Amino acid sequence: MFGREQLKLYFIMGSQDVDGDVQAALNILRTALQDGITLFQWREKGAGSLYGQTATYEQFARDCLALCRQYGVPFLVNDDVDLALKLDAEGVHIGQDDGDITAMRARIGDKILGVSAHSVAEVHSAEAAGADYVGLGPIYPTVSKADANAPTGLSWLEEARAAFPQLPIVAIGGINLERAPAVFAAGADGVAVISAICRHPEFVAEFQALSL
Ligand code: 3NM
Repeated sequence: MFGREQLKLYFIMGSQDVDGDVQAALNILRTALQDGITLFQWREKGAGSLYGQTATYEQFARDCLALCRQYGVPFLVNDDVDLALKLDAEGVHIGQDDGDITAMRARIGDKILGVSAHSVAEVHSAEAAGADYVGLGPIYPTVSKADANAPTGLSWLEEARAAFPQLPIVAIGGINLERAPAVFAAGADGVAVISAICRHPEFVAEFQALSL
């Protein structure tokens, strides 16, 4: 059963976020798991990723999954639902262009389903279609997503929280240690980060010390 506390420190990573160095990526993931991330999303996507190199792509996913299982942290796959089902991952995260959300819910059964949303209407449809949580962003400018929308700032988070008091919400985009407290104060149940951890693996321990 998915609970909003699982969103608290949500790490997202692919080899493209670590200059293509799969071993370095696995080391970063292990440290992050040891230090207490609550959720992991495998996002092998975009320039420099292993997408299309089927054998290495899948092996890297399996290695990340094995680490997550060791620490009891749910492993979600970005977009690639076939892979998520093949590996029996705990869930899938999709964007607005990745097909019908209701159909996705039907396909993955009771696995965790996360959906990126950029407006009240998109949040509403995601919730109605059975999403377990929505991802809202980018809140701040991001270096990790080439086609990211313009940053929304905290007001969008506040607006979504007011409109959907019970819905699990994770904020994403440019979140670092300095910004995290304000993001929680604006109503997020958690923060999803790529570069904060990939570029500075001590982030997780430092985040825990904030006691948010
Ligand atoms: N999705 P960082 S922003 C994967 O706005 C992703 O939906 C976004 O990376 C969205 O923590 C983003 O390095 C990248 O800014 C987040």
